[in-house]
Amino acid sequence: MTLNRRNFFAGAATAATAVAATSAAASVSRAALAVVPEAVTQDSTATAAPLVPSTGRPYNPVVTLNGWTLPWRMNAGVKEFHLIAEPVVREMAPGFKVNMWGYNGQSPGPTIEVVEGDRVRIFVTNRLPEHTTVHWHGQRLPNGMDGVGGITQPHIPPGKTFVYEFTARRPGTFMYHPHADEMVQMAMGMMGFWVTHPREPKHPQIAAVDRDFCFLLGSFDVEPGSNTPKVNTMTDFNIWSFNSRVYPGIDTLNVRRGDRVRIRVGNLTMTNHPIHIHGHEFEVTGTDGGAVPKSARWPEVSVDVAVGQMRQMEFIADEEGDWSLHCHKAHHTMGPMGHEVPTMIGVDQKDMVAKIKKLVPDYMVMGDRGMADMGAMQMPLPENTLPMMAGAGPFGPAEMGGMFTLLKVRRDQKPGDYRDPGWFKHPAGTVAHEVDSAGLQPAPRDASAPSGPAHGEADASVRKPSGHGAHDH
Ligand SMILES: [Cu+2]
Repeated sequence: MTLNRRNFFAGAATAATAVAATSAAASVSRAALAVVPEAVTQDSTATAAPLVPSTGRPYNPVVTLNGWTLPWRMNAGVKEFHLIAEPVVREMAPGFKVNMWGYNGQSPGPTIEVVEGDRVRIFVTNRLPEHTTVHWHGQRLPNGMDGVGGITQPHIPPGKTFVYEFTARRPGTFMYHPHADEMVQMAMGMMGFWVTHPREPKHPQIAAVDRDFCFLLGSFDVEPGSNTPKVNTMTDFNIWSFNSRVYPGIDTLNVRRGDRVRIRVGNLTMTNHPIHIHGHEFEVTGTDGGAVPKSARWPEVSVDVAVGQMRQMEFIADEEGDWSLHCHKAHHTMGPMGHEVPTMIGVDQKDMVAKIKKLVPDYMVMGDRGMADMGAMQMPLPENTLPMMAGAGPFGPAEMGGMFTLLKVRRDQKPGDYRDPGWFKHPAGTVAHEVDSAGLQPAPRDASAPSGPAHGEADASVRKPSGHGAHDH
């Protein structure tokens, strides 16, 4: 990863004056603001290695999928961060660049990690063309630090720096986002993750885990061939992302077999996402409201993350392989397509294609046998447009896009090693395969096996409950 340090201020005094003029800054002394910490920005979309704390209380850091954790400095016992709200260009997948608004060089912004009980001071500099605020979703804090523009604080005007300060009272999974011109600013990608680690390493409801991943669900409306999301879209989005990346641009979650794995997911889109893991069962161990008591957990393989919600999934990764991890809404694991595309299944397009080819030489038939052909199609797309289905696996095209990645479980993945181990090498005889013609014969019947339920059971299974339907009368 590449971190850039730059100083956005003509002089620290200017920033201090701007901060001191706000009501939110009332509890922060001018002396403490004499020097605003320099801003750290990120120009890489790769998943950064976990940021092991070198100052402050120790904790086991998270890994932000295609993201990073914001470095801090300690100032007289207070953890100080500096967020820059600014226009960014996020590469959502290789070659697909989108003009967004974010923080410190990327969208989403950097993950903020603190420890329960930490005193936290966050400087927010607004480099956007309009005012903004930052709301610290889920936190216990003084009302004036809640970041709701016009209600709990004046908006942060362009060019100004405000400061937020509070104690991280409750451990758990949180996020941050503007509470100012929200539809536009979140449609443009302004959001970030926040994790408050428990102060007590042996917390009764918060397990120590070997790997702790986090990402935010995002949605954008980027017209094919364009570079900027349409900000007035309310529900009809066409790009579905994990941390503003889309498959095959999303990194895989690489773990060692036997690891206890936690995956934290927050939803800042305008619809719900059932997040589904293959090959394992997990428990929801926490929400943005806190830890779920152990007695209230149950096994799942999908969890619906509703709008504005966060969920923590935990499981032991004890099955080797490349396991899909995705939203279960089928159109959320696809790239952009026009909603006006007609259903072509069963339509013979040959005559039509001959006519169209006179006008568009590269035109291809699509959709007459289903849409799978599109996973391998080579028809030229408008510039800066993702194919609808993309990615190749070891067995062929993956026909996926959007909210899809893989959990890669390997016995020889080293502890602390997050590198992609490559494709899983399946043991001989463990891959679904075509049967040979001999295998197509009906299986011989085992004469000794019972051919059906015993009489009593059969009667019970067909007995109708009394008065169960109008047609009975
Ligand atoms: Cu979804």
